[in-house]
Amino acid sequence: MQRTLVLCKPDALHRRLLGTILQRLEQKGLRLVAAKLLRADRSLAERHYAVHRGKPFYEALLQFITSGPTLAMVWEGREAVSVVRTLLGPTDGAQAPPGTIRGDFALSVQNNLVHASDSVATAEQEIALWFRPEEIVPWESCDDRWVGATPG
Ligand code: IDP
Ligand code: MG
Repeated sequence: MQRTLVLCKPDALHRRLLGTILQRLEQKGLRLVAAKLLRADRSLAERHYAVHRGKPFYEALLQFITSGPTLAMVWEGREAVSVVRTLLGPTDGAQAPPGTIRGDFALSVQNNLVHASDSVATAEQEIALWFRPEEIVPWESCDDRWVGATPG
């Protein structure tokens, strides 16, 4: 079972798309195990996007992510890291296919509504950056016990 960090960025709140985005993750069968609404400060944004430091879009990206509220979450499930990335679609909303969150609701490269960890290792680092261990609330459902009986 994997965990992944998902951020609904400020544009998701501005556009009142939280319910729609969360519905897609829930309907896929993923499990929400942590959530908080916060406005990221410059320091958190810099650490979160450290890999992009020096790129042309870096400063604008930091301004965007610190410009308003972000809903930070941890979602859990089988292959959760790649499953959530697939649900999001490619970074550029204009390239993202219909049926994906970015494909259906984003036209911008920067304002693409949602962040999700891109690997299991990144997910561990990002979850530790945004959440304290006690903020994670593990839970189990009957469905999961049944799914757990299948390979993988
Ligand atoms: P990802 O969110 O799909 O993993 P990354 O390449 O990790 O995409 O970029 C992080 C974020 O930086 C993107 O989600 C987007 O908001 C922004 N971004 C990426 N590339 C560009 C660009 O070329 N122009 C403007 N913003 C960009
Ligand atoms: Mg990324």
